[in-house]
Amino acid sequence: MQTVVLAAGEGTRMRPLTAAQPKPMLPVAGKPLLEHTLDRAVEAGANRLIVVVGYESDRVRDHFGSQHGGVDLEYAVQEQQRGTADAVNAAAELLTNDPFVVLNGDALYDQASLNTLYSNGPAVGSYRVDNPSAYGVLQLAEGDDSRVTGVVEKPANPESNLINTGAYVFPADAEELLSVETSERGELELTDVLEAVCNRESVTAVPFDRWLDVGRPWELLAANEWLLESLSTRLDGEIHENADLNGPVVVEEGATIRSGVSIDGPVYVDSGATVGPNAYIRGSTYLAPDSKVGHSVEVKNSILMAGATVGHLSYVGDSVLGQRVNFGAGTKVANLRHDGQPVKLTVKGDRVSTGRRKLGVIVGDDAKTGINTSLNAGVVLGAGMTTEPGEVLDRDRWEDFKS
Ligand code: TTP
Repeated sequence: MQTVVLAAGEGTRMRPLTAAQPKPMLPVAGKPLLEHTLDRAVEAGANRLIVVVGYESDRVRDHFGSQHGGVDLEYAVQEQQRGTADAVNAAAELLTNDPFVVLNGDALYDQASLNTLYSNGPAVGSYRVDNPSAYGVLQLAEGDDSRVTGVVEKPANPESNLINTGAYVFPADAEELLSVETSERGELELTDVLEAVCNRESVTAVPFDRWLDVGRPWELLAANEWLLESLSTRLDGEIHENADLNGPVVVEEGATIRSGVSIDGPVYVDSGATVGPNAYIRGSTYLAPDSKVGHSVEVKNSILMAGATVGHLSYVGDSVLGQRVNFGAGTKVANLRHDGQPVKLTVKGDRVSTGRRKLGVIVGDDAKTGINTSLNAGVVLGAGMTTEPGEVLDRDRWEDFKS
């Protein structure tokens, strides 16, 4: 089935990690988030991919080119991010007069449920949550939990705990319905298109066993954790004979594991990355191409993006380090509050609970810490920011925030 994948958004809630790259291109478990979703779409039966791009679109095009997994890949450009219906509308002229699937390029869907979605007629992926008020809640036909009649955005009194996953199978004639009115929150919403389809014909709710919307920085860690659960050991790089590797570990060709290194998987060490000597890497960690973890450094449950360096005597836990970040010797990250409460993080100017008892720091591209910097749990260091030697950073240092 032809599949439209939405990847035009700016990812403002993911700042500062999206200062220079679009959210769907952020790396998790060996490849960009979007690539995991495209892989699954192809596996589920996508025979044509149309990726809607906008913010930093060249990064998407340069990475994927014109094919993915043996399937033709085309691009539609959404000039302004005016909403998800507008994004699909940007792809309309590339669609043939057949049913089409729409997926969010920044969400992860479990493969078996996605396969089921692809084998259904007009359908929307549903997911059961404990806090439906934070999402688009599906309205269901009376006495029939499998038939959708509409979607209500963030209702105070949700009528079900089944939410919209942003995965849809639309009938061919839904193309006529893509021009919707601006919603109360000022966007052109695909849920309004879905409602119009529900008024014409029966739409099935396809339950998803697992789903993750990756909107905020700690959700990137959650995505990495999920994807590394199924890692199988593959050791193609250079590994010193006295390195100690346990659990699932990937060492890509061109990666180097030096003497005295201990790795407890799942850990993915990508091409050009170097680890050690005498470093300790714990799951679930992804070390992107050309990243470097040096002598006596411990890294746990973290993502180090391309070219990030933690050279000497440091601890990094439950953190995301952007491209080319450099941690000075002895930089330590706190990842747990003394009161054991969930760590908070700044998202679009507000401090919000991440729901995670363990969370370290989020560091934008090219930031640098001076030696012996201490970074408190939930601190954001913006792109290009620095700390002084010996500094204790217990609040955000972040000048690139735009509301
Ligand atoms: P969102 O996550 O709601 O938007 P976003 O990616 O811009 O992030 P933020 O809210 O943090 O700024 O978007 C859901 C999906 O739809 C996501 O895959 C991006 C895509 N999208 C578009 O392609 N075009 C749009 O105009 C919008 C609003 C979203």
